[in-house]
Amino acid sequence: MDMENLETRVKIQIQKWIVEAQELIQRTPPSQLYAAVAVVGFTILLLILIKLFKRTSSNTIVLTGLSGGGKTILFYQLRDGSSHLGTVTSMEPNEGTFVLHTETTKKGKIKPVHIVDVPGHSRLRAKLDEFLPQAAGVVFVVDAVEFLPNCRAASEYLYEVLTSASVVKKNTPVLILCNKVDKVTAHTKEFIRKQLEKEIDKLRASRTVVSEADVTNEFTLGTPGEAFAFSQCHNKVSIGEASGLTGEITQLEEFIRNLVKA
Ligand SMILES: Nc1nc2c(ncn2[C@@H]2O[C@H](COP(=O)(O)OP(=O)(O)OP(=O)(O)O)[C@@H](O)[C@H]2O)c(=O)[nH]1
Ligand SMILES: [Mg+2]
Repeated sequence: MDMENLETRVKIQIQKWIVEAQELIQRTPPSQLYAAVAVVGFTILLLILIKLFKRTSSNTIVLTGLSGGGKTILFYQLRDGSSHLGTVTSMEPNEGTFVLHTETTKKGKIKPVHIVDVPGHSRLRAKLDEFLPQAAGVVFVVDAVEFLPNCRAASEYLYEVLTSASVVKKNTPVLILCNKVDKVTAHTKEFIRKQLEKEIDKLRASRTVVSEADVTNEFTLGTPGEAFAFSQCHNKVSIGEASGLTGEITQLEEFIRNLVKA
C-alpha cells in the first residue's frame, strides 16, 4: 500500500517537473537554448578528450631481461635505495607504485612511478605480454659480466620485445641497461650493443625465412638489405649502464623520469 502511494507521488512529482521544464524552455529565447546545448556538448567533448589523453600518459615502466641480470636488485634500488642483498630467482612479477628513492627528499609534488619487474624465467615470460601494453617504457637488463655465454639468448629475448605488437604500435622507448658495471670484468656498453646488433641481424635473417611459411610474427626489424642497428628501429632504443649492487642507477632513473613526467 505504502509503496504504491510513494510510486504515484513520485510519478506526479516527475510530471510536474516535466511541465515546469517545458514551460521554462518555451519562455527561454532560442539563442540562449542553443548556447546552453553548446556548453553541455563542449563539456562532454572536453571530458572525453581528457580521458583519452590520460590513458596515453602511463606511469608504468617494465623491467625485463634474462634471469640473473639484476632486475630485482634494480627494483629495490629504485624503491629503497638499497640492494637487499641475496635476492633469489623471482617466481612472480614484482610490482610497486612509488616515488623513486632518490626523489623522496625533493620538495613539491612528485608523480609516483609504477615499476614492474618481470622474471626472466622462460615459463614466466608470457607475463610480459600482460604488462607491455601499459608500458611507457621498457628496460631490458643485460648482465654485462656474463654477457658472452648469454648473448644469443639475450638477443632472442630482446628481438621478441622489439617486435612485440604493443612496442611496435605504441613506439615504446626501450633502454638496454648493461648491469653489474661494478665488476672489472664487465663488458662495455659499446661492445654489448655491437654484439646484440650482430646477433639480431642473424636472427632477423633466419626469422624472415621461417615466417614465409609460418607467419607467427608480422613485424620485422630494421632496414632490409642493411646490417641491423638499433638506430633503425622506429621506437627509441638507447643503451646505458648501471650497477644494482652499488646503486649506480642514474641512467636508469633518467630514462624513467623522461617518460614519467613529475
Ligand atoms: N656484482 C654485481 N652483482 C649483481 C648486480 N646486480 C645483481 N647482481 C647479482 O646478480 C644476481 C641476480 O640478481 P637478481 O636481481 O635476482 O636478478 P633478476 O634479473 O631479478 O633475475 P630473475 O628474477 O631470475 O629474472 C644476484 O646474485 C645479484 O646479487 C650488480 O650490479 N653487480
Ligand atoms: Mg628477479
